[in-house]
Amino acid sequence: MAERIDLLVKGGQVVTAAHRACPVRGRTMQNLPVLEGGWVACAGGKVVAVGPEEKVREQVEITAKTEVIDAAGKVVTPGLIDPHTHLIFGGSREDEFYLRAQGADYMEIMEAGGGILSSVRATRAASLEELVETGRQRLRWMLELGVTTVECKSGYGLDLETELKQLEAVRILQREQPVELVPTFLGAHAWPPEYAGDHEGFVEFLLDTVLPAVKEQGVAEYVDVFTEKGVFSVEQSRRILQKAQELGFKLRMHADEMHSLGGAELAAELNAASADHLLMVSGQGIRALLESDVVPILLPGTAFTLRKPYAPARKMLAAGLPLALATDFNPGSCPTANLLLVMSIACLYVAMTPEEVFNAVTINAAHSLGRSQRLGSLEPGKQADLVIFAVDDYKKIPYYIGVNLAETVIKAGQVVVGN
Ligand code: IZC
Ligand code: ZN
Repeated sequence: MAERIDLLVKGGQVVTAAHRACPVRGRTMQNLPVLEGGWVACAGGKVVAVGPEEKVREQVEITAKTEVIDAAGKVVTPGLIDPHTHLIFGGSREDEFYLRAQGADYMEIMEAGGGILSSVRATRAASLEELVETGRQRLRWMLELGVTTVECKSGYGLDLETELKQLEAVRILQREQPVELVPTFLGAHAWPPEYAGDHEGFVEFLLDTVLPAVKEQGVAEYVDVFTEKGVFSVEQSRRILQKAQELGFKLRMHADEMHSLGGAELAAELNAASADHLLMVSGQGIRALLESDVVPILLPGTAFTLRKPYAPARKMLAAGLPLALATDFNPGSCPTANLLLVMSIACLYVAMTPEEVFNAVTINAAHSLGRSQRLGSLEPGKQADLVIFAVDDYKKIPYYIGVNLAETVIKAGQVVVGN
């Protein structure tokens, strides 16, 4: 019996991003599965058939109740996935943005008590309702660009109460709006003022008090650490991440962003889900990643904002690594929430091809979040997260830099943007 469908998106250039194996690695990232004039049939929030018209017609039953969207002359992609953001924060840091534009350095601003610590003060001062309200607004920006899944880190509390407040804001937002959220605890993001002379004391506080409490509350899926010179050393990061792993958390890392410290090697050693940034990754780091299942996530919007050298993407791809892309949306080093802009930056400055870029923000991003069984491509059985873009070829999406071409966004079979 053909399955009755409730939604049909017909006739578009369908970027299925459906691969035999995932994550998609190395040279295979050049291969982006695309179906011209494809039909995508959905029922109960899932994709049930994808293919040419005749094949889909054989497999499904279209009824008077089926919502039909004509995508002829348009591009249909899986819902885009942003696997690294600092979505929830109080205040903003435009003053620093202009100071940096005049030559000030990101890490120097932080060492002088600004930077992350400025957001920590504002986030501690913000009410839960304020964090929910600003988070809601930012998720709406993202959804309108076609982003249907977003990883969200804490890390602007650096105390138990505020870290939990940030994660609670994520939990509330998950209940009330359509973007799927993946919560990550990033308590090891900076040294809080209370522990200025006692960094070991803060590490112990995280290990003994905060990590177990976050586990007990069940509000985070991942634990992340900002491993960087002047922030958390490789040794401190290892202790925090090992404890997190013992408690049952999965791991992500800010690795080798400003300095080549061995963050990639640590991510490989602990088999983290992702190692992110990697601007300064060493040859040894690349080799370590190759022997692991870690997904490297590049955040070129940050190198763009800080005017730093970009991650060596071509070298990593030539070595055979998979790559994902994310915004790193945060109030300091990357105040853009626009994943489409980051895709353009990746093409222009990281020399990724449009095919690599689409694989990076769909199937590979899903894999880095442990969701590739359900998200990241348009295949029967997967969740019906789709975007319809108002252009006739996917190559035009990164090309029209900074223009939002997303016209209709569908989350789990429901139209959530457009009509
Ligand atoms: O608020 O500056 N790099 N964490 C690590 C950030 C940037 C976020 C920020
Ligand atoms: Zn980050």
